[in-house]
Amino acid sequence: MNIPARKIMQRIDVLLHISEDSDRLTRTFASPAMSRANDLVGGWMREAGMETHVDTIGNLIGVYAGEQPDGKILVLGSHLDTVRNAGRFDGPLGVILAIACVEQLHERKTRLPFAIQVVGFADEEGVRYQTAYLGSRALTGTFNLKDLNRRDVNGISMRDAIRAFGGNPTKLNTAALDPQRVIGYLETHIEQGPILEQKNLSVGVVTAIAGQTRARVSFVGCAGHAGTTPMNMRRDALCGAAEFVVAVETFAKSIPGLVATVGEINAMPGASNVIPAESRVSIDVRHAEDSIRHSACVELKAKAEEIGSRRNLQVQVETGHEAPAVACSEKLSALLSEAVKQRQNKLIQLPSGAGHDAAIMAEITPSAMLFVRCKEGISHDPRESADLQDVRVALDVVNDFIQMLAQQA
Ligand code: HGY
Ligand code: MN
Ligand code: MN
Repeated sequence: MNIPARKIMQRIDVLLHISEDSDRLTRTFASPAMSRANDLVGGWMREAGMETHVDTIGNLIGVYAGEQPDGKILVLGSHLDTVRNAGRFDGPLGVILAIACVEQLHERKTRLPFAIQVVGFADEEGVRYQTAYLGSRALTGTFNLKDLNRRDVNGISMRDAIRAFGGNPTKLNTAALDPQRVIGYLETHIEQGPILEQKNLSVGVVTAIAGQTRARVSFVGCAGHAGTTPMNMRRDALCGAAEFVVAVETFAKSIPGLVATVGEINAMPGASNVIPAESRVSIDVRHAEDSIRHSACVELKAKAEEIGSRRNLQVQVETGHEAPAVACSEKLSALLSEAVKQRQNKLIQLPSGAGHDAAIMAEITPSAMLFVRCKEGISHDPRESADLQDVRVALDVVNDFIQMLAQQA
């Protein structure tokens, strides 16, 4: 009985090796590695009886037709892009598990009152252009065309990256789903947190997805000779940034439910005997309540400016990405909860601190999420892991969920 779940785990292990880095898993938007991942996963979709294509922004789409050619659509999926030095489950679990559900229908030659569309989103993490959800923004018709002008660290614009990938940046609207045809979206994803493990449960139903703000803070001082410039005559940009990094942590610890992270920092010109003239830090701020997140961002900006004026540094804060907190669909989550109760002796409902494409899909259709226990809640790291038994429970729950929806159709 474990064969489909075992196959999911095997496929996750195969996909792990498609990376733009030789020694770790990194797959970023519109990269050659993403193209290879789309080819591999697209083949699995076709084996499961789906028609496949890659849309104009790079989402991998597999469609398992329903009984009616132009009937309604249930969308399942998650993302195929990763962070740098990623774990193997974050994203691919939701895509490959959805393919397994369709594969079982295909093997039984079963057609449903609706089509199933499985999506491997092109960019949920936002690593390359610092704005997440590019794929789901295109699929929901909510893409911000201004983002096409963004440049990556190599100066390549998003517009050119999409073209180089084989997409068409002038036709992003063609990727959009017709919301009238969509009955809902379900994403299966590792929890990326410790709750399910603490409760010793395989799966949980997500109630809401925290809102997030990503920004860049730059500190500009003055370069100088490390050996000849007295300490009291320096305008050291890196010291200002370093003071800000610690201030972010101290501030976030003081607000219940707030998380704030500086994941990137640099120093320019970047030589050991030169006082840094400029330092840029990334900042990622999240909270379940948007008003708390927004006021936290105001406080943190003021903190950066206070450090800047005290140290005679110029400070610039640029917000790169904003996504509101999103409640999951009560109706769909209630059905999902019924499916969980059939497979697990206890139902748990929990919020997501991590962002997910479900937050964007919720703008056009009822969206729900199923969390799967992951070891010690570790994610965004190669130590990320989920176990076969939990994946099997999740697969059974999603299969049951699909059948319950079909009976209601
Ligand atoms: O960063 C996140 O919340 C997610 O993993 N994209
Ligand atoms: Mn994810
Ligand atoms: Mn992630």
